[in-house]
Amino acid sequence: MIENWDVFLAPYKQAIDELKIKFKGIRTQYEKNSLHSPIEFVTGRVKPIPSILDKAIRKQIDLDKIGEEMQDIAGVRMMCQFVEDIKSVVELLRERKDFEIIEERDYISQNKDSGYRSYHCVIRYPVETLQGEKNILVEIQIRTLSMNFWATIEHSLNYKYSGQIPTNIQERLKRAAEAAFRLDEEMSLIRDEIQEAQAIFSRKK
Ligand code: 0O2
Ligand code: 0O2
Repeated sequence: MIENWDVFLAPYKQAIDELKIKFKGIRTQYEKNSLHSPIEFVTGRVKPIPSILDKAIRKQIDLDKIGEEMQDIAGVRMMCQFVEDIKSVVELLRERKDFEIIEERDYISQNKDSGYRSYHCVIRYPVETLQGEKNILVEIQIRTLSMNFWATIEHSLNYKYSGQIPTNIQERLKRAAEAAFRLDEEMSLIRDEIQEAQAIFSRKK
């Protein structure tokens, strides 16, 4: 059992705050060098306690083991403009010395049945605490703006229908996922043009 959730979750919060600063820092460095940043924006959250409890029941995870067995108590999301940027972000993560990637899940070349697409990396990230170094698992989701739009909407529908989205809406969502996929493809085709325009625009600013 977890007696004090605030204490248990504090290092997760810390990990997210640190990673957000680090990843936003990458973006700033690209900007300062007048280069296209593969990272558009970064968000992060600690999973709310009711969601942790729900998932523990659903996946039959013993509460004493959630630190090791629930990989997304800490979650960071990185949004990209283009599908190609996702690979660059993953490469950046693989090169880093301040954490270790322990798992990668590619739901882009192999999307989920729902239509969900994203690239997931689970990292082991060391946080300094009064009791010494604590290794925290953090799930990093990397996706395009288009994938994010779809996932955000599907997530709220899932919440509304408690995971049992009516079949007709599920079908619509699958079509919307295909449209989001095509949007990414179309944007990739004119990527050079877009990036050139963005470079001119940022120089003007
Ligand atoms: P800035 O200066 O706008 O970059 P936070 O605690 O506020 O840093 P949190 O709670 O993890 O961040 O997530 P939140 O507040 O939902 O959004 C994080 C950042 O992403 C915010 O910027 C938003 O402005 C930015 N954001 C959200 N949606 C979009 C979007 O569609 N496009 C772009 N470009 N940015 C978006 P910050 O961190 O407050 O700082
Ligand atoms: P939250 O905080 O509500 O987002 P699972 O068995 O699917 O629960 P698992 O095996 O732990 O998850 O890992 P997975 O599938 O790699 O990653 C889980 C997270 O990916 C989910 O978190 C979602 O954020 C996202 N995700 C996975 N599949 C879908 C999907 O079909 N639609 C949407 N919108 N998001 C998805 P949680 O647990 O839902 O928590």
